[in-house]
Amino acid sequence: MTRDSSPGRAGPPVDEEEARIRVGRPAKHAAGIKAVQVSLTRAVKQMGLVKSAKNLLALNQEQGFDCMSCAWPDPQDHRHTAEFCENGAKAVSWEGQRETVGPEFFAAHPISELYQRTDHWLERQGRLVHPMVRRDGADHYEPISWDAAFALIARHLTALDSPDEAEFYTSGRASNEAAFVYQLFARAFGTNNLPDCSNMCHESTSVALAQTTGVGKGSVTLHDLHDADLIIVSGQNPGTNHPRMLSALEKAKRGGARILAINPLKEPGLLRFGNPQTPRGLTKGTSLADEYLQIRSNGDLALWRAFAHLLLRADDENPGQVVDREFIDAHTVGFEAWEKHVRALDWDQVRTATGLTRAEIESAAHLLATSRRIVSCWAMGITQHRNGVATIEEMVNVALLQGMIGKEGAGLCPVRGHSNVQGDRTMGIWERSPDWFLDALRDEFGFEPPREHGHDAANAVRALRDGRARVFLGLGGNFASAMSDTAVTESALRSAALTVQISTKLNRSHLAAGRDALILPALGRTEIDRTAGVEQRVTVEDSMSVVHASRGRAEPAGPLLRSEVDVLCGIAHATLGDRYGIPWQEFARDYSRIRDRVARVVPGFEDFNDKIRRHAGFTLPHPPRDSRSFPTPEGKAVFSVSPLEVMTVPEGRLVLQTLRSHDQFNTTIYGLDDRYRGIRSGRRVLFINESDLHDQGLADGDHVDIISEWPQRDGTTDERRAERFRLVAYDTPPGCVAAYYPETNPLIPLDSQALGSGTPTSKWVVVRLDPAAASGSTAEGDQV
Ligand SMILES: Nc1nc2c(c(=O)[nH]1)N[C@H]1C(S)=C(S)[C@@H](COP(=O)(O)OP(=O)(O)OC[C@H]3O[C@@H](n4cnc5c(=O)[nH]c(N)nc54)[C@H](O)[C@@H]3O)O[C@H]1N2
Ligand SMILES: Nc1nc2c(c(=O)[nH]1)N[C@H]1C(S)=C(S)[C@@H](COP(=O)(O)OP(=O)(O)OC[C@H]3O[C@@H](n4cnc5c(=O)[nH]c(N)nc54)[C@H](O)[C@@H]3O)O[C@H]1N2
Ligand SMILES: [Mo]
Repeated sequence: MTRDSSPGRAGPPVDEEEARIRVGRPAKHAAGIKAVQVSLTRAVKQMGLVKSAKNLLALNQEQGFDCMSCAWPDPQDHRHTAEFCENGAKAVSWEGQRETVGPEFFAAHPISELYQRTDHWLERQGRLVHPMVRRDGADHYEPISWDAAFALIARHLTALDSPDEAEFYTSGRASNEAAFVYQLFARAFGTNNLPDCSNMCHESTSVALAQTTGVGKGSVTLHDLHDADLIIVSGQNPGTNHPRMLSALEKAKRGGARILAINPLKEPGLLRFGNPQTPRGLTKGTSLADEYLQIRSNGDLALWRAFAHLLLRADDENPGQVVDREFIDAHTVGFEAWEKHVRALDWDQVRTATGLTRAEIESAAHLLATSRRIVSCWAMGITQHRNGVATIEEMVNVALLQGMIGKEGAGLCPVRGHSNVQGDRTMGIWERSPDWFLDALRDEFGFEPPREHGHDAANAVRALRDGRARVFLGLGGNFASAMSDTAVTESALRSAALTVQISTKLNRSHLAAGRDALILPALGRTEIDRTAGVEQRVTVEDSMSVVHASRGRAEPAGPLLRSEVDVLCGIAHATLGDRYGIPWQEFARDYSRIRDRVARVVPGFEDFNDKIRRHAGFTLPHPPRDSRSFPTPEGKAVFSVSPLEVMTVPEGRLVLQTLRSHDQFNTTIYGLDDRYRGIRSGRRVLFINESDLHDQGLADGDHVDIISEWPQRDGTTDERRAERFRLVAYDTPPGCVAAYYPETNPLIPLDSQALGSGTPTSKWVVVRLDPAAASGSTAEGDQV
């Protein structure tokens, strides 16, 4: 028996414009001259020539602003004049767009109409420039003053029965200063409900690394990548999502490093890179991956366990050549139990889970066994799985086995997503901040912060859905589209008494509005921040724990825009007044006052203001990296044992992973092409293996609805549907299909979460295909 849990459509509609898909051959390399062309054309079209030149030249320069497209670090010593990539240029152009969305726009377009538009259309309308309110029962947003908006928020917050009825969401673009003020406000108000985009992103990493190494962050610097002799890239598509990482891979490669890629898809960015900064790159390029394991979805835990098994065996044959006993004895606990577990490996399980041959695995393991300096990188292909935490723990086990932490040219390198997502966590955006952090806040501000853990993203949805939360504030981001189970998330937001979105562009979260709803337009990273009449700057932390200043150069999109810090201090002051004597207005007038407080609360930020004045950036302490000390309860790094769960799907079903095209930033859709995968003019595609097409009696070019299946305790199956995807025959392992997010978020059940981290399982959704339902569609999709 089945039950359809999402009656009616939720999420982006099927749009004619997006149904004229053309399919060509996937690319064999990334970047090159084409990337330069695309960057410049987009920039000039959206920002005009003068602004383009100004913005792109300030991008990632010491006196300029930090690129908001990803968290990859900037070189500290030598920066190119154009220290950005095609997708960074797209992000800047998108923010610098000349068109604006003001009161006339909202007067002309009711919310019900806007909801029928695609995400691409919504964001393309331009920059938000006026605070807007939707009053209970109305179908339009109308203008409101900043003060009235702050008063409305304060009224709703103070009317709650408990502070835990409010949710304070953060997306990872917020600066350190904004993040610090925001969490301080939430906690002074009385709650730890600080869900953030990390919960959907690298939470599995943070949990696994904290448990095993004592620090939830990566242990490498950019130099380590350059100096490595083996770099492993698992579950990551850097050619699209971290293009500047390709320069580091290239540099390592030219220094003699080998690269091992582990990915179900042959991503062009991992095959070959044409560095647009060099003449060679514009022509031939450098080949990257030496070995490419085209693994089945979710096979990584089994693969890493097999690596460990083979490394132990290799060391048996050549004692002391592979395993670092000295490191294990001095710095770790739990080795014996883990070793026993790993020696008893079941190769049948490994074959089923990975879909790889033993010879392929042995050849890759040989790369590890013969390397002295190994850096292991990973991203969403690892974290967004039910067993993401266990997989990362196994990657850590292998690093410990070979002593690859706290050594030059080696280490763990989770590659973060949003440009300041790591900094936001450092500043206390965390629903489970540890006691030492809360103690430091108490000592600095003289109030007792709440100690009970707050809601993560999934629990925030549950609380709103069940009426246990009634106010939702979003500091950036697009919670309605980014979160799993779109129908449930949207209706949870709609049931709120108040939703507040602090945003730069129109998105679906503004349309899943609470009974009262506010849109508060914020300055972006590229814009000059003249809060209180002086030019302010902010700081960010990259994926490798380097903190540096960022200052926009462009004129703001409109005169009414306010900085995130200013908006948050306004809300806090209206809500709390001078409770606890926190000087909100002073913070907004001079951000260095916020940094003074950060300096006293967060370790590593001593002399914060001074440091950012004097240096291009400073690196935060990381005990495992710096001195091989591991601040776990045991005082040592921990080998962890977890069962090897081999995930399978029922007969006739497929596993769907949801990922990014080359022309989007998360829920922001820049355009409808995915050049590297050969897709033009549309996004509703499903990449599928030829053999699966054959088994299902389908063909490339057919259209299907995708239906996900989620078994219930009572034996029934919950079903969710996403309509009308064009099938694309593609080089993906049998049984493993792929489609873009956010179109596929309606398929992911809210309860389908990673164990231990709660991250939605965006890379593992069991689906079946329904061709009949989509047969009304025309047979476009010609080969080009
Ligand atoms: N231009 C651009 N830049 C971005 C973003 C963007 O949307 N656009 N988003 C930013 C954010 S927030 C983040 S978190 C990062 C995301 O960066 P990525 O993690 O690179 O993003 P995804 O597109 O989700 O790609 C996941 C990759 O994992 C692979 N994969 C899927 N399942 C498995 C598996 O089971 N095992 C293995 N080994 N691989 C698997 C997929 O084939 C794909 O190559 O990028 C950041 N940078
Ligand atoms: N199915 C599926 N779902 C996923 C993922 C997946 O791979 N598959 N990935 C997950 C991941 S890794 C992440 S990080 C989340 C992302 O989740 P979010 O961070 O919530 O989403 P974004 O799409 O990055 O947010 C875009 C919006 O941010 C606002 N914005 C942009 N710049 C600024 C700014 O400078 N200031 C302010 N105030 N607002 C700004 C704009 O209004 C824009 O519409 O999505 C997650 N969801
Ligand atoms: Mo992310």
